[in-house]
Amino acid sequence: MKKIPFQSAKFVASAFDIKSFPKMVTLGGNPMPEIALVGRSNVGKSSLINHLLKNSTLAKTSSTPGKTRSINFFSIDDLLGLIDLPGYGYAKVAKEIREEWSGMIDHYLENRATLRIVLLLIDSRRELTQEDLTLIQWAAFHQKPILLVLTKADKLKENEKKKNAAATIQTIKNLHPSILVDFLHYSIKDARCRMELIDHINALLKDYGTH
Ligand SMILES: Nc1nc2c(ncn2[C@@H]2O[C@H](COP(=O)(O)OP(=O)(O)O)[C@@H](O)[C@H]2O)c(=O)[nH]1
Ligand SMILES: [Mg+2]
Repeated sequence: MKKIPFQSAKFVASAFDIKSFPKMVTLGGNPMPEIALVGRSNVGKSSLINHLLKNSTLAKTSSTPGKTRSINFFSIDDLLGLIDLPGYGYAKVAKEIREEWSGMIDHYLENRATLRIVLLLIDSRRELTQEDLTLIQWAAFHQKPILLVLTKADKLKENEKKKNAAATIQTIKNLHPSILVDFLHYSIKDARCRMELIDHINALLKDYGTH
């Protein structure tokens, strides 16, 4: 698979239920490999998508956590699908709505054969939540590699970043010794993070591109 430069991004569709998930195909008509972004509300997911795709209107950032209820499908360079899964774990949202969201996430993760990498966003200042751990367990079960994206890294000092990341990785390794998990820090205030993430995604796609 050739390197994906992340030069052009298109919004493809929003799905509010599992029946309206779009088929993602390349210009050549092949099924697109996909990467999925997951994480709790307010972790910085919409901000990261806009930063990564260099477009401040593609994914709406919101000051109301938990507002994004749809699964949003983007296509990158007509080669790679980027799937924005609804933010989970926001306590103020009604239980039924939370269950509906997690149902959609489960369905996507369970049935999407083209899914290659799960980008799990964690606030670099925080510990893993129970929902993060459930997601990690799922990825371990399905042998999907996880790339931990530790967000809002500009809010921490270097030594704090290192310490928190090591503790998070250790927690995961203790629970799932065989899982492929890697991490990087991300800040929308640092343009270098974008290139690092793009390189990292390309490297993982090279290893896991054709399962
Ligand atoms: N300092 C800092 N703030 C960030 C960063 N990424 C996101 N934020 C802020 O975190 C809040 C939540 O971001 P948003 O992208 O809406 O989170 P989402 O709910 O996961 O989509 C917003 O106020 C963002 O401006 C970052 O890298 N650094
Ligand atoms: Mg959002």
